Amino acid sequence: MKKTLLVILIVGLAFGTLFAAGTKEEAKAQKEIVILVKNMGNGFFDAVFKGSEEAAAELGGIKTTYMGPSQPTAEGQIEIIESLIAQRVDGIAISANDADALIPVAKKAMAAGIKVISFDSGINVGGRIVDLLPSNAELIGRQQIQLAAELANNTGDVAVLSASAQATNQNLWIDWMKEEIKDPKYSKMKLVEVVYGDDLPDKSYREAVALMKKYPNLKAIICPTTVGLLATAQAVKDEGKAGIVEVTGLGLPSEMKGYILDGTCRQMALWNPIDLGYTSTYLLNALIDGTKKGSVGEEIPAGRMGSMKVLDDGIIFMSTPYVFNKDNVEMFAAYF
Ligand code: RAM
Repeated sequence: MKKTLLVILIVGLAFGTLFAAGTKEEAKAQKEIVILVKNMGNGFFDAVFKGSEEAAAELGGIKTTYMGPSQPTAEGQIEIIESLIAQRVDGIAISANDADALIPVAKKAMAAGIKVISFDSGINVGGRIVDLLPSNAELIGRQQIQLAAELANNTGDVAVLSASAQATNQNLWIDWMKEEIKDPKYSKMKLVEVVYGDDLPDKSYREAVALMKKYPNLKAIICPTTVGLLATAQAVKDEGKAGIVEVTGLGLPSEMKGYILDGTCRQMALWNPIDLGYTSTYLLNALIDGTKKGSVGEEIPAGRMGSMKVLDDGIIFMSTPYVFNKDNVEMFAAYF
């Protein structure tokens, strides 16, 4: 009797170990990553996620999920990260609604073994391993003023309609816009106000209309946000101000095609959001595998994007923004 019990125990233990080992192997085979965006309902992030799915399919063994709060707030993202810690996902790529507010929860996630990176809109040092930027912030910011100046012949009142007031990426770019406009060649151009549409179409539209009412001599509205730019183009057209108030900024060719072709927005810039999601996924994969640590100087392979170099403070840059106008917008509109 005693012997039988022992056998059962040993067999049971062996199965138990085998079973435990089996689930651990399975967990390793399927990495779970999350693309956590500023808020849902933004075509830019839909394109980012397409890139993540593309990379996941190439790499194999990765399950990528698209998440974000309904409003672009740090609180909404913190809540989601807390739940991802409980679910023990393997990696999170975050486009942050606040550079500092997410640090404590991101640290908690990293302490739990989750690899955290930021992309698009960064988390400050301490709250992520690396920060993948679409392009150099100075370049993006200065270019926004240059695009508006060309349209407005270097004269008149210009306003900025941004995303949310805490957005890391837009705030950096706006700082560089303020630098660029100090150049004497823009002495007849005045940046009158920065307003925030929170990357919500309705709010952005209302803010654009309010700008046109408040500044009757407004010459241009610069929107360094795809959501803001689309809403502003709609508002300017609806108010009958196309050609009077120039519209430019960062926009998706697929969303802006009509306004570029009809002249409401004669030029705008952007980078490839698909590449951003694709690269983020490759970076997370290497960090989860442990083949890369994200240390300064390291080169991290990223499939068709080549290898990405980690610079000081864990920053990784992609390329330079493209400029879109009526000659090339249709070609790109098919992609993003
Ligand atoms: C919006 C978001 C995003 C930004 C683009 C340009 O979609 O604010 O963070 O990078 O615009």
